Amino acid sequence: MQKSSLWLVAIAASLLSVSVYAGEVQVDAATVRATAPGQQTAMGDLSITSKQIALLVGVSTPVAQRVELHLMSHDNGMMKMREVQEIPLPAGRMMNLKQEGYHLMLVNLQEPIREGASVPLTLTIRLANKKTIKLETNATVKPLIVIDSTEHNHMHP
Ligand SMILES: [Cu+2]
Repeated sequence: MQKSSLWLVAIAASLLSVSVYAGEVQVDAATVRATAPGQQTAMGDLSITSKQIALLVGVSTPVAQRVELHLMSHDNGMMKMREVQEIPLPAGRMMNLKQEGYHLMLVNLQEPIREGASVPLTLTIRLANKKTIKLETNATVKPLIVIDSTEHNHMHP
């Protein structure tokens, strides 16, 4: 009797903290670029607003083997990119990954990503108190056409 009521308290407490912390972080406008046949990678973008300082430490999706976090930089006039382990999220400000020089890279696609489809993404975010939360969002798929010079200079193999 004692034991089961303790369990209930523990479960109630953890449910409460999950919803509280999930409410701390909001994800908006997730997109993934459609891919051409045979293309193994797809770029993605999204906006995150965190009430407190936090880190985006990982993203996963059922449509790709893994999702890398990439940072773009200029090097002698050349656009380069490298993988990073985390993306810092400032407190209380909407962080658009692409505007900040970041993007997601879906690697080893299970199948081509088609315009009009929806791609589930699971974000892993580490809060300042070291608690890790997971957030689900659905990315809309943008057309394949490259209209953006940033993307044009940043073709992935
Ligand atoms: Cu990249």
